[in-house]
Amino acid sequence: MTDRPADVSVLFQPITVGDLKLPNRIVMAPLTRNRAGEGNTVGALQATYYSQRASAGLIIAEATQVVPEGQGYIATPGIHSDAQVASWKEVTDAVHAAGGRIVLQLWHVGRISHTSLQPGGQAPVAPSAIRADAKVFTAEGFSDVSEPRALELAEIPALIDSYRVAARRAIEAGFDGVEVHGANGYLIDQFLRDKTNRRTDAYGGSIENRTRLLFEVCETVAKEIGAGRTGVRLSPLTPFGDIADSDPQALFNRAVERLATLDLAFIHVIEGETGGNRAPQPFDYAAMRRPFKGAWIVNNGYDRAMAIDAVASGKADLVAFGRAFIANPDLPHRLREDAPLNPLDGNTLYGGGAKGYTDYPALA
Ligand code: 8OZ
Repeated sequence: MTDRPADVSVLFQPITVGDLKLPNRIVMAPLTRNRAGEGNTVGALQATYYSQRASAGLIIAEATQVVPEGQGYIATPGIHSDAQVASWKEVTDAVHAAGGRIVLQLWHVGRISHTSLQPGGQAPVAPSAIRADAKVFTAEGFSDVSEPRALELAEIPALIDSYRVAARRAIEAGFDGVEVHGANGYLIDQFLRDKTNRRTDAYGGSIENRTRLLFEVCETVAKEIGAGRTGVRLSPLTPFGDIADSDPQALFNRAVERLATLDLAFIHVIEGETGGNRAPQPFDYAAMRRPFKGAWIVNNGYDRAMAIDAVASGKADLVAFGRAFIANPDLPHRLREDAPLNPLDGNTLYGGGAKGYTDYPALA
């Protein structure tokens, strides 16, 4: 027997992820595009954009705030109002009509926000009152984030319940499931890391306490809509949002060990720095994965060869692509054919309309 290089066909093996049957291993990563309209609703523009990408095995729709306080950037969509739910129905119907599957990413930014985006101009909430060295997009442009206030212990049950309600509303809006956003320095990640969580109650201090909010949110969502329709995204090494931890390996090993007891559909891991260096420090992802029996999605700068290798080696079940999916609506077809990829226009990522959103061409 000779060792032959793995074939692209590994990316086109169907797979069952929780309750979902996917035709391939290629996932569209959640991507913030800041094109929500009135009342942070979506509509025909997003229906076109997502349905153009329906050949993905799974689309993870962009980060979407579960409550008004969960917003940190201008023109990001919500899932808390009736109008938002109705507007997302147009998107999910279009994706399903095009033969695709789509889950919604449930988001609360925590301290990564600005008073101008908060209801009543109030301070953003966080595990602890520590301002991030980070910027967000507001109506005034790129602005420093505001000083947050620490959530009171008595507020946490309602916070967790807001994810339950949002998950229910996502199902009402026709989504096939949800991904809890536990990554990239937003609220849940702020609770996980010891740089941002200085609480002395049951949600701070030990790893057990810092993983509690993540666990309880996922447990509550899974109970509401089914574990087979619930996934979660984590980013153990990202510094995005001015986040850090003194022992990410121990923290994320334990986080996954706890999540494994919930039988979630998938865990989606950003390897390294979000959108950047894949290996800023050593990290044993296989050790982190070990207790988890569900589908394992990897992300961050994967190209065709890396994706084939990840799935063929068993390192991952699926690979999520972000930037490549923005510029290539027919990315699975291009990967299969080894066709060239359209380049990304960095100037149309955040905000605007159809340009740089729905006008990237598929192969002729
Ligand atoms: C880029 C710009 C704004 C938000 C993330 C939701 O990184 C985001 C995001 C990315 O998860």
